[in-house]
Amino acid sequence: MTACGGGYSPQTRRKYFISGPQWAAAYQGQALFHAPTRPPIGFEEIIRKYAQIGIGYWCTHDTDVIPTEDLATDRQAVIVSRIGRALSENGLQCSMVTTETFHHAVWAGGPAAEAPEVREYAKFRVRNTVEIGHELGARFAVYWPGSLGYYVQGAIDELDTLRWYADALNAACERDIECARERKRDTLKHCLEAKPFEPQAEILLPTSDAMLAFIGSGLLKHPEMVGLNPEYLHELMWGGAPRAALGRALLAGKLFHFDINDGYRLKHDVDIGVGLVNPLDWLNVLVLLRSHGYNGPFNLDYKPPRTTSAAGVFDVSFPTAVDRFITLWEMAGEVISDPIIKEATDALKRGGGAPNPRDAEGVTAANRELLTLHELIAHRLVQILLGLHRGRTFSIPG
Ligand code: XLS
Ligand code: MG
Ligand code: MG
Repeated sequence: MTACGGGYSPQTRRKYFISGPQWAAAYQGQALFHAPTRPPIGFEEIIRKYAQIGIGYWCTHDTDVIPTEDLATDRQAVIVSRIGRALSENGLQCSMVTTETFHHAVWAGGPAAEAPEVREYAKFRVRNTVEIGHELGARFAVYWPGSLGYYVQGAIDELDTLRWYADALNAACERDIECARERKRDTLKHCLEAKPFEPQAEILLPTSDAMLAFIGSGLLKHPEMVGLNPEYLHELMWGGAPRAALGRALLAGKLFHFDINDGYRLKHDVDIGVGLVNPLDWLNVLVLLRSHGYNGPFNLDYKPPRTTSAAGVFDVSFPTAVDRFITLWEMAGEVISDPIIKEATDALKRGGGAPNPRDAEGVTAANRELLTLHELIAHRLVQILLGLHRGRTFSIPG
């Protein structure tokens, strides 16, 4: 790490709205088909490590920290107050809470299964998470529906299932309104997260666009309280362009929260650290978000590599992820004020000055270099990414 150089100080890192999930640091390497490789680690240690790195916010699933059987009992209250203490002793804030609706066997048929008691249980769980969120001072609640889908075709009714899923979100929003009133706090921002595959064969809400349609479907009682938590890789997994998905969310005023990581198209959810696979696309994503004033959290929802030691998780994996994000964010600022990109963009927007806008040949001729300027901008973006805009070229012998 010392040899790599270029790291930011914890104070600098804390200036960004970067959150560290409990589950990312506690991940034991046990993804699909794999045995765990790291020992368990509790929230106190993770919060302490995040503080040392300079990650200012922490978030969690309910059952990352509270055993399922302890939820909504006095034992939950004890754990939540221990969390509160750990956060304040280390100067961290809880940004977000989320309900686990995928791991426990109770969710085998999804959080909106036919059996009414499964759905009642789902309501109980999301309401309880909202209460934990208010207790810990969170401002966001995330819902990745997990197993909302099916393995075998024709067994479930998609419309019923989506209606029932909306019932759970309505229960969460209503409990939130009550809690906010009691505690004189704002209501939470409820953020839906889509993933196109895993852990079912078919997913009912596979993309951020599907989630937007669901929010606008009329099934939600408080659609204004509900927005999106897109995950970069989840959009890439289905073959989409994450930046375009984020653009549509911004346009709808629904980009509330953002899970940051990296990976590959049409592969499973490999959750690689931000910027390690698609740094150019990441730069462009951040240019879009900076240009349109996104001010929500950047949540490090990735998995430190499987055999990395517990020390490597905190000494290398997290700090490098944070530092790549900060560098790309600052570089995005440089892109926005870059005089060459600005000049090219202004020229594009001015157009070629064709005298007659009804004359296809004339308009084409006047804008012959439109895509040339696109390519020039793309070249400039790569130059900025690689630092070549500062004048670096290779001296080729001979
Ligand atoms: C899983 C999701 C999950 C959510 C929160 O793929 O990314 O980690 O972000 O439940
Ligand atoms: Mg996620
Ligand atoms: Mg993921």
